[in-house]
Amino acid sequence: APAVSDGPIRMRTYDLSTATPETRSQLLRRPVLKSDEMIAKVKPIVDDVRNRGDAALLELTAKFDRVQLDSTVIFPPFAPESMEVEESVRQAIDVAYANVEKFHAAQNEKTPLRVETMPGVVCSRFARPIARVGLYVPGGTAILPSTALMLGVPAQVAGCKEIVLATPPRPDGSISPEVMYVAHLVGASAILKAGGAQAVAALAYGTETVPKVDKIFGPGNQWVTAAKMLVQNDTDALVSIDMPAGPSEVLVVADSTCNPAFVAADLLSQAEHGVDSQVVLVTVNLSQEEIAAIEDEVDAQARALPRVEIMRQSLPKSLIVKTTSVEEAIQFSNDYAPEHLILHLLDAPGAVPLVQNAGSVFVGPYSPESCGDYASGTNHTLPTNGYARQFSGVNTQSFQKHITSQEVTADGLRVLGPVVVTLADCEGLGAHANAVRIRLSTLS
Ligand code: HSO
Ligand code: ZN
Repeated sequence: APAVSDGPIRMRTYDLSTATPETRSQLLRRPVLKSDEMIAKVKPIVDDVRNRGDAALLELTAKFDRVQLDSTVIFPPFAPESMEVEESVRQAIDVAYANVEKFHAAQNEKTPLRVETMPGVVCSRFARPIARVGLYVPGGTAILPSTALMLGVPAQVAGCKEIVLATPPRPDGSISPEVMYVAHLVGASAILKAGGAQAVAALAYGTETVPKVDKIFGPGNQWVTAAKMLVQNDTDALVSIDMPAGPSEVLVVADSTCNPAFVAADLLSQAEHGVDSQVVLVTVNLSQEEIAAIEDEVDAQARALPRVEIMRQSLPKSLIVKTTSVEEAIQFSNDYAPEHLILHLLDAPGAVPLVQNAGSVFVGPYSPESCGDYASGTNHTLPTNGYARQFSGVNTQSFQKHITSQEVTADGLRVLGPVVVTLADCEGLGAHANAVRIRLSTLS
């Protein structure tokens, strides 16, 4: 049996007021993702699926997931016994589905944008669904029906025509009934029983049985992420991805009004995801005793939790950063750009306007990240690794694209036309100018 260490489970502490600029930027760093190396490693797998289709997919699933399947795709209607879940779980999934559906349906634009920029010149913009989407639901150390929900619901409300859900099969070759039930709820058109780079390749290029998709969504390990990045760069695949994904993260900001047990519980809910989970506590004017109270809670709660061995590895890599004001704390958070930001502050809502970079914010002591992870309505597929600077979490628009249009009347062309002719002549593009002049000459 592996040696189990039993020492106190502690985080590292830094004082921001005395930290050098080098230390500060060190604190903002995530573990290095060797994307070039990983892309080189997944390339042979992706090429194999692309070249040999289903045969390669079945072989790779036998190799990596140790399951010999006869076929990798299930089409609806799904067998009722394949989605039989405990009644309490079914009801919980139904509530989560309703909330996520409500929030994401509200993100659909009611009416297209329409602006008359000049008299007779009307510009509009309207959304259309991405026709075929692939949703990757990771396997690994936990089954994740919640991820199926977070990807499937926005795809459904956005109006995607084909929803292909990919997830690695269990040792007996089946998919967990909870994931099957969610697939059914969101109207999945196919389930691909495969994981890793091979699943991403099948979604990107299609095989004899796997439908090709236009965009691939979902979290995954380094192999999945590298494969997504690889196929996105292949113009033959003509596929896009939601965002580059890294290990999950949380940043908790706490002042002396916080409940140390709540703060510790929030840190641990992130730390249990994986050994590479990133957990940061930013304190605002907490005394050494107050910080120690949180640390003791972390240690005590962790020991009583089922995934303590994962936390023993993720927590020592985690940080406590001491600050002396809410402004300084949020400034640090903005520089870190966390996937999840939890505010345990006297005036938590008052701090929200200061937030510039974060995937999703949890405001006040009764808003644990767990609520957003499962059932409040917001999405849990969020930018990690600092990408919250430029990426939004998955939302209804992620499953759509916007088309613009213009309609110019004869009167509109009388005013707009000369402007266009001048600019086209300026660029030396006579045919462009001509397309306007030829019309203007018919208008007196
Ligand atoms: N916190 C994870 C999502 C998740 N949590 C799924 C529980 N299940 C990444 O945002
Ligand atoms: Zn979570």
